[in-house]
Amino acid sequence: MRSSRPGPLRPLRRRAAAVAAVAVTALLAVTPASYGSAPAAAPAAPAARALAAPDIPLANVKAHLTQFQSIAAANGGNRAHGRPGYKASVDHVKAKLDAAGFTTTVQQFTSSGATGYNLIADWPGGDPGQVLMTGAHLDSVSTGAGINDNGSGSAAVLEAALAVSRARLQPAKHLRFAWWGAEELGIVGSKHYVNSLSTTDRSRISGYINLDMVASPNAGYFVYDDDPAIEKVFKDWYAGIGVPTEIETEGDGRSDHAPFKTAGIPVGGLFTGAGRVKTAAQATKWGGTSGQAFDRCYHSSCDSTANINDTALDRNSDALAHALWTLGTQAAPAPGTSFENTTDVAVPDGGAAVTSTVTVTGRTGNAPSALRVDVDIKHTWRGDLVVDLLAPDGTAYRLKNSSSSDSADDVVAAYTVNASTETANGAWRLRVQDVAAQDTGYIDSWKLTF
Ligand code: DTR
Ligand code: ZN
Ligand code: ZN
Ligand code: CA
Repeated sequence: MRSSRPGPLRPLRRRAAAVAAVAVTALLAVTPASYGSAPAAAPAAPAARALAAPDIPLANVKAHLTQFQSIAAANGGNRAHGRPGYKASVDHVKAKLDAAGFTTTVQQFTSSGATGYNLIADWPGGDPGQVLMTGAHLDSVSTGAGINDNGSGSAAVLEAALAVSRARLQPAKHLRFAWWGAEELGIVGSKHYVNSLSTTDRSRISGYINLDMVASPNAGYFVYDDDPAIEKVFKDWYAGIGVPTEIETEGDGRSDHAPFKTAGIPVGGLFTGAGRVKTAAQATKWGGTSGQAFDRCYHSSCDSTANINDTALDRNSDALAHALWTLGTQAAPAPGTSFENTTDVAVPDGGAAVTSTVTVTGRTGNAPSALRVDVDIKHTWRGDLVVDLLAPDGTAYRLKNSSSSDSADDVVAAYTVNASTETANGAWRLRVQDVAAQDTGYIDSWKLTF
């Protein structure tokens, strides 16, 4: 029995619905806590056509490894955090990037009482709202030169960046490259970088690709199983050269993609294995030696230029270039890309909430700060209804509160939600609950427009 509604209980509140069911188009900015005015969506950059990536010359990548080896030899045998060999490595890579036209920044931090350095290199141009990042840790352990771990990733990322410069690439996205410090001390440098980003700058990073150990002597070909779009680019490339891949199951939290993933940024990467042993099945598909570690010199003094699988280094360098050219030149889908569910869902009278799902795919990065939500709910006395948008991670955004005085029928409305902290891809849900007895209805349709 309704107690809160003014006046006698009407035999049928549909009479109250004589009030015209006016379609309510409320372009309200909806955030988890408040409402505001809907900011206009910026026009998308024209989609650049996908270009074929150049072949990355293996000799160039190996030349960087030779340089890293020489730097270690000249600085106590290592390139570890806090040691002169690390800063010398940073200076070497920075000089090449400066000469190639990159805008470089050295970000300092402190770890274990020593100054650490991240090297960030921005390729001028591209949409600053869609930053595609690629990174590798440049530090070694203190016991050796760290040529596979992680000179290989650092050299592959460096040569990919230099290839972008040689090509004078003008991608739709803004390309940013990074060489991290103190990964071996606990992923310190990349954590410092991500934690130093403002929420806005974080939301502008559409994806992060990580290379850490990509030339292990007894190589496996592993692709991180994180962001589907990044994973697909790598798996398709390897399938194109007839090399099977496996998903990297141990990778979570094991390298510099971890802080990006924790921040909700789509991540991906490549890996050829560390101390784990190659199985017989893996040896059959990839060659190499079963029962032997992918890299027997992992974190050892023998991790030198002799500890490199040229084929794996070449393949992973080319795979990275392919990913940059593919993902970098893909502009976000033009605004107006909608995902809709038109299946009717009955809303129980005065009962439990119901949900309707749309699955968003094909996007990179986070949802926009002006995500449009159109709802069409057929329901007499719409004041009974509470309506929420649920992001893929479960975060609820209130679209409509119940009201004991709103006797009109139907909720046909458009809302704008600031969803910039949510990953775009995934299962979004509309949740509707009828919180008052009498009057019933159903979700007719709803859609998200990016
Ligand atoms: N922790 C990395 C090596 C490593 C071990 N497992 C994975 C998985 C994915 C990337 C890297 C790694 C290091 O020693 O630098
Ligand atoms: Zn390591
Ligand atoms: Zn490493
Ligand atoms: Ca009701």
